[in-house]
Amino acid sequence: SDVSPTQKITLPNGKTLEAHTSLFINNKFVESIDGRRFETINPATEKPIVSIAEGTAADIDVAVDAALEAFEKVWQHVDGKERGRLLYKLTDLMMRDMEELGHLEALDTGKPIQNATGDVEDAADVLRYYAGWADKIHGKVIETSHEKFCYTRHEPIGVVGQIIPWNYPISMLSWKLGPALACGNTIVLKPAEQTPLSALKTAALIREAGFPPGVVNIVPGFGPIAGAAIARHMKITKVAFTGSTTVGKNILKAAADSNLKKVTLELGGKSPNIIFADADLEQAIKWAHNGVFSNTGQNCCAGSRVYVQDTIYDKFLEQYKEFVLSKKIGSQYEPDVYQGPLISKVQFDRIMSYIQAGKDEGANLVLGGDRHGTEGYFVQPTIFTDVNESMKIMQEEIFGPVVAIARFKTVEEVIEKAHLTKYGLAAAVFTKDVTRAIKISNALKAGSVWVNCYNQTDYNAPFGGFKESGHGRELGKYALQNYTEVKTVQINLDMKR
Ligand code: TXE
Repeated sequence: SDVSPTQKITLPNGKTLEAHTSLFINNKFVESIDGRRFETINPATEKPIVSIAEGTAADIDVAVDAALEAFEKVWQHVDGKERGRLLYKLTDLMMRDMEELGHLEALDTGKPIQNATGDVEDAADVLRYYAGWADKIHGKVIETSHEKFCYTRHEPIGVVGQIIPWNYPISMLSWKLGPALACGNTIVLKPAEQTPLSALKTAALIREAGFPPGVVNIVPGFGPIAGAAIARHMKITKVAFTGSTTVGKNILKAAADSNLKKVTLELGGKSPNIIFADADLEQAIKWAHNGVFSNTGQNCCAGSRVYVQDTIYDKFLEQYKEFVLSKKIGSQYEPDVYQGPLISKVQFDRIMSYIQAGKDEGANLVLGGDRHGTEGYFVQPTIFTDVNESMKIMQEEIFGPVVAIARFKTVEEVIEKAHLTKYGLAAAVFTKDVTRAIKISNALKAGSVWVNCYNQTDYNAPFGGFKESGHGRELGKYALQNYTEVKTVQINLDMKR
């Protein structure tokens, strides 16, 4: 039975919720071995929500042992049909408790409640999609010679470690759990220390759905402690990570130095958004705004470099500024809020230092640039112009409500500029000319290219990065490759030598 009771959270409307706040191992909520706890903070108020049990390397060991035993004794013998049935059940429970999950997500991340609830629905969609794959994982018969019978099996890898970030906590959880469970792996997942609540609530639903003990283990904790323990663990045979490029490199190194576990990485970006003079201006402005300011800019795909063709540049800038100013900033439950706070004091300071760097390097600050209000980690939407590719704000991922707008004249010039960063996660182009749209989409070095839209992800379409934006693809059928080993079996039918 559970050692740790839930903690009560009171919402601004007076309603209360019960939150799970401890480690989830072997289908039980347990305290950490050394009893440590940390606080999770509401970024709109800077006040603690509840305290959370902190997993360390010793807890990761316990979780991995549980996952390994579950894999060997139970889960690898469970049919795909049954794995799919359990995943469908989990999505039903998430939809049942969508409101509660939405509140937990909104409080932990600071995002508007309607966005948080939308994220829960998206997460359920992803898990439902992978539920459908669970009974469709199969190999091939390969015709080699008449004297042999050759076939492949797509087998689960074993214990998978998954480390996720705080910008879309429940979505990232679903992108990770869905394909791993559909393929028959067991899991030790570490949510980000800033946002453990929705993952722990989902843990309770995983147990209620009937997943066998040890199949999914969720261990909140800090990156350099619990996260690093996952990356170097000798019994974890695959690790999936979403987060910063710096930590992604650490994870690859830890994998190489330990057991050469397989690694997929979804890392940062500095995505170019290219707007041609023939684009539908109103649409381009709307999407270029959504591209960088949605989720307060805390989006790996953020279109933070907007290139506008010189003949429409002035008109674009004027209307873009107006559009930005029409959007409301505020906390989770204020009506009509578009932009919430940044996730933490650390991120607030980081974004403010990028704004300072923009000013120091001579970019022209045309809007924002300061803190918004006096409480919470709010930053004004900020626009820089007169930028060039050597500036820090044009090279580094800011991960806040800050956009740089530049002019260009020709296709060749803008493609060259678009490529002048180490990243290659996403890119967009706005034009009515189909031929140009296709040629530029072909030329751009990015894992996702959007034409006349932005930030489109679909659970059945692959997502991931070129260059230093990552390794491998998530979502769609492509993600299944990350979670299976392919075995080739060759049988002698009539081969005499
Ligand atoms: O990321 P970290 P942070 C980018 C974005 C942001 C910057 C810093 O630019 O400003 O990263 O954010 C775990 N071994 N992105 O510091 O540290 C950590 O506990 C193993 C882009 O929050 O990469 C958390 O669970 N794990 C991004 C996760 O890694 C470690 C989303 C992400 O945290 C670890 C988030 C370690 N040594 C930030 N150190 C995206 N691609 O969407 C940390 N972690």
